[in-house]
Amino acid sequence: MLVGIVGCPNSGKSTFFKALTLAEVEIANYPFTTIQPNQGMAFVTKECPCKKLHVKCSPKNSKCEDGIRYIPIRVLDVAGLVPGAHEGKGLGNQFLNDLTQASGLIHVLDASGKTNAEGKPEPGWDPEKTIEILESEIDEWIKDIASKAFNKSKTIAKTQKKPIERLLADQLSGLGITEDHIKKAMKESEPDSLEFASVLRKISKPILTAANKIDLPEAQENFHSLKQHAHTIPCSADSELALKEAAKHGLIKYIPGSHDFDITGSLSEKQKSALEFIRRNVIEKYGSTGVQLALNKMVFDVLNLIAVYPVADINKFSDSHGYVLPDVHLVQKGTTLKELAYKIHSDIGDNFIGGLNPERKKIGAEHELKDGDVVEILVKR
Ligand SMILES: Nc1nc2c(ncn2[C@@H]2O[C@H](COP(=O)(O)OP(=O)(O)OP(=O)(O)O)[C@@H](O)[C@H]2O)c(=O)[nH]1
Ligand SMILES: [Mg+2]
Repeated sequence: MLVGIVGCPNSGKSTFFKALTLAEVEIANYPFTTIQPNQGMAFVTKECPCKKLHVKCSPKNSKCEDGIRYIPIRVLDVAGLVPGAHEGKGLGNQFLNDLTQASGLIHVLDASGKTNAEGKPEPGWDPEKTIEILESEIDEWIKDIASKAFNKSKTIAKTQKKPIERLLADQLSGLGITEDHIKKAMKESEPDSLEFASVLRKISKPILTAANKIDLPEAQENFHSLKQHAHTIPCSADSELALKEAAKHGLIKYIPGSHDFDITGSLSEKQKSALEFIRRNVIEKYGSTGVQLALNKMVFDVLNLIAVYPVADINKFSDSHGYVLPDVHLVQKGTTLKELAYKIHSDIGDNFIGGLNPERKKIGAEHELKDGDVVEILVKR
């Protein structure tokens, strides 16, 4: 799964990306520092079932530290988007094509209002305006794609006599759009309109806003109105990066996303006061730096995914090689046991006969999985 990191120039996208991945990327206080996209691996975090089941796990497709499961998610940090990008302003909007496969977008916004939507200083800039600008630029990008697909579909429809909705859905499947989505959007608008693109954007590229630079007093003031927008999380990417770097060098013990850290190494006075500043101004005020929370919220609340743990032997919670709770799968809320079987492998789906839960009780094909479920899938031999 891929999550895109988007926003206007200089808002802190690369800092946010680096705080999640610790990849070496360029960060600087001027617009268009990033030109080529940065791709990396981040993790969403969940309590691992090993805790409740009192077992020591040996994960294969993820990792577990102190009872927290770290589930890998690809993230992509792209160039800054400016107003008028769809008309070629700034670096244009073609670079958004790298985000076609993204399941959702995190909008990193400079909540301090110290930089405007072009990433330039503008006294009195209202960061709320940036939310509208970003949504409208994403809509324009989708409109471009949808209009081209619509024109192509009209031509094919003439020769193949297939419904336009199906043809359009085929053309837009890369964006994660289905025929039902197209039908819904077509009820409200024409396929080459901005309204149509906006409906598709809400379905295929839901946006969570990371109100960044919350360590600055101006951002804290602006956050009172920013938080009225759905899915808005106060963030300090800079603080998360500092904590992660300090933890990497053994100076502190810090669990990403947690509401505290412990000093474990010897720190200079300067380092100590920088960390205490983060504790007082960010963590104590907002509960965390917000970076890990933003990614977790994107995956679990906005995209509505749950984490489930299929095993081959429910008595040992292991696979056939003895790895305990080896693989975690992120699936849509509402996924049934049989649907999970098919997601793992079509053979497992085809030969599915039922399942067992940790109490060794039988569960059926239609059993709706819950977050954290550990299940054995039974197959015909
Ligand atoms: N105070 C504060 N500054 C931050 C924070 N996050 C990023 N910055 C600063 O904001 C400036 C821009 O950061 P970048 O991460 O390069 O921003 P970007 O959005 O990737 O910029 P472009 O690639 O140019 O679009 C740098 O000076 C960062 O140190 C934060 O949480 N708080
Ligand atoms: Mg950047």
